Amino acid sequence: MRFFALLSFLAASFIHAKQPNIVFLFSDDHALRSISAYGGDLAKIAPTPNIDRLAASGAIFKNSFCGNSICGPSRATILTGKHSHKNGFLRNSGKGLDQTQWTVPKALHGAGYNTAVFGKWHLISDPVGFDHWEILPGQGSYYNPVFLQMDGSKKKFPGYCTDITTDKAIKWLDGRDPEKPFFLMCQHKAPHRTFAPALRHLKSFDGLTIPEPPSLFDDYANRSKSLSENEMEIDRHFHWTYDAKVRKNERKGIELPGPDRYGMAEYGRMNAGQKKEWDAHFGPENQAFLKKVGSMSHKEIVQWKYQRYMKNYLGTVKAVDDSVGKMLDYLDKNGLTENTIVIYASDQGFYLGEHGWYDKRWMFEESFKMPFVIRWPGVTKAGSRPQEMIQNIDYAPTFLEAAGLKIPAEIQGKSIVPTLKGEAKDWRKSLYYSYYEKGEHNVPQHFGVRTETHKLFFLPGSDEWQMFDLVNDPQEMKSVYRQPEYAKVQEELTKEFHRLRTHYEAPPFK
Ligand code: SGN
Ligand code: CA
Repeated sequence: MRFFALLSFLAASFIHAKQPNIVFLFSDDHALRSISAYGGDLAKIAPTPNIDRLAASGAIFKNSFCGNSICGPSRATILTGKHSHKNGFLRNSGKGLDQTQWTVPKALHGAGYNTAVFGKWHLISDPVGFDHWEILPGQGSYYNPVFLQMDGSKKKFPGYCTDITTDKAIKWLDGRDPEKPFFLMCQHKAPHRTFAPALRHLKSFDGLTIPEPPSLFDDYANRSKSLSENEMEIDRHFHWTYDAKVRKNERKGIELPGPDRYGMAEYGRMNAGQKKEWDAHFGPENQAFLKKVGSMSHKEIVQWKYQRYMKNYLGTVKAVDDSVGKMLDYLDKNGLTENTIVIYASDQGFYLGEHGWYDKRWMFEESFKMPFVIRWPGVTKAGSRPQEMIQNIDYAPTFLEAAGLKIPAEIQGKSIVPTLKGEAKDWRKSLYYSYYEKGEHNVPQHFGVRTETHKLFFLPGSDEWQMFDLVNDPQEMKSVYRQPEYAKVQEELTKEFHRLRTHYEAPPFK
């Protein structure tokens, strides 16, 4: 009897010892195009040596997607393994994530994992299932940010949000129970609007010209009229003070084309020293611009805004990448690398001037895609590039499989472990998408399907369908819906769309 008890004790400790740690490094609005390892026209400029280092030692997914391209809904899907209509978090506003439902941190915690989340949360209701959490209220701030504490109080921390989030996560790792596996979510505000880089990175892109995407001056022809009604154009909706960092009091009465509705709250948060460094960078550049703006064409002004936008956006990415490096170094130095899964992802993609836009929301490729890089020693092959289409519904079941736990039947995603091992058979051939939010940036609700070659979506508000040929029109400049030569594809996609809606138990359109 004693022998069997010892045997089962040994077996249990063996399983326990094998359970890998999970470090989930996450950012907000990080476009694939701004990660070097993804290749493309920014590969030489994108400041991501550490994300690249993770990719080189693990796997990078080019075909990684969200189910609803907006912050809270993407995060709710990650935690629940379900599409928005099933987890109830359809849009950023509302009552918050229903925390009585099954979530992956609760499951891992219940199975003996130490769990923690730091940084951007954005699910309105407080985190549940974590031993420790410290989160940004709402969107949070870049400079001298406030963090919401577990006791409900708010504390302000001097410095730059991305650095602070990582330091908190590392401090937690240092003090954790070393006997237990851990699940750590380190979630940055960056590179989200209002794109405020750390002071040390302000000059990083001086003298460089960032390549423009071919659709920067998209005329929105051949697609739904609603594209031209969006309010996320660099030209017409990128605010001078708020977004472009040309403050009103610097302008000396010079009129600039385009909106300037908001102030610059981030500047208001800075202390005198921070403001001084900020101004030393932006001041002279802004003055040089204001001096020549009178003789610039409208197109040149938009191009100037694009450069300003991109340099600041990439500047905020640089601190995220520093943080990834810090975390990887910490794992190396503490002998944790071998038994730790590290993931780098972001809640959705983002427009970096494609279609003339910033922001996300649409099912078009740039915002539908999520970066997804994973290293799992012994499972991922260094430098591998799985081609399967994965989605954020898949993260929770993947974590469960990694931890050796059963995947509940209600979960809608699939563990991606087979794709990591190069053993995926009968992998999904299509993805379902839904976008429910109305309001800011005026992107209409839409629901769609994507296969490896085509995309179809429906806009209930205008009763319109859009269809794209991703092979022949990768920039999605022309809807081919109702084009006779696409009749067969259209029929198949429509069928697949309805099949997916039934499969995922999506409710009727409202
Ligand atoms: C804020 C931003 C928007 C952004 C949404 C959603 N405005 O409202 O530009 O689309 O968040 O972003 S801001 O003035 O607050 O910067 S999300 O990633 O949180 O969903
Ligand atoms: Ca986001």
